[in-house]
Amino acid sequence: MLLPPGPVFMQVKPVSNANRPTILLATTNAGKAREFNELLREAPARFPGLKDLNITQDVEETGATFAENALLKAVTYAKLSGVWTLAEDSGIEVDALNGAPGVYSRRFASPNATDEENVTLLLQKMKGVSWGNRSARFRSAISIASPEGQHWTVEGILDGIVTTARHGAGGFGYDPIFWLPDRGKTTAELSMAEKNQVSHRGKAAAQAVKLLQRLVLEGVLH
Ligand code: ITT
Repeated sequence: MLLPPGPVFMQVKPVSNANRPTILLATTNAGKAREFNELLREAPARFPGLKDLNITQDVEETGATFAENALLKAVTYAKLSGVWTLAEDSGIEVDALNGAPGVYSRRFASPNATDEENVTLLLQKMKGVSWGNRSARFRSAISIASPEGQHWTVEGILDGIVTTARHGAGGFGYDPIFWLPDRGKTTAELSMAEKNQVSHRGKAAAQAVKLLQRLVLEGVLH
């Protein structure tokens, strides 16, 4: 059937979310997932979670660095799911503890420790440490992997100070005891938008978004 002539713009299909490439957001951490949902809004993809793809398997984090663990998770979940995957490994490094808990941040107090238990243990270990010696940093490594095994990794850092008590109710993990000198607040006292602007995860995610835009332009991701 012949269509009546119409304005050219009527023939341009809007790019709907369904036409975007699918990237599995492979995290079991609800706090991280909330932040990523904001941080990845400008990315040229849609990001279902593990539950959306009915994936229940956990990946053991055996790497010695955040980058190794992020890559391990991204590559394993991409193979498992058959779709492109974004995974992150993150944590806190405390100078007075020679970089601990580092890659063991989630498992600091015990293998299945809660955020509450990990924070309590860190405050305990830092008891008596002077204010000048409480420097720390959050690190985030994000890896993106294709089911065929191609992969890319980007990283972000946020410097801060470990407080002597909890302040604030936002964020997750060690946020209530991670103080930013230039804000005069812990990361648990920032709004999510404020935290995302300065955080380790925000910095790594900004690079990940640029990388995804390039991969789409080059036709690698479609
Ligand atoms: P997935 O591996 O499934 O993503 P996970 O909670 O096991 O979830 P990680 O192994 O990367 O994630 O551990 C990250 C831990 O580091 C997290 O549980 C927090 O305790 C801490 N952490 C990371 N980013 C943080 C942030 O932005 N604020 C506070 N704590 C953070």
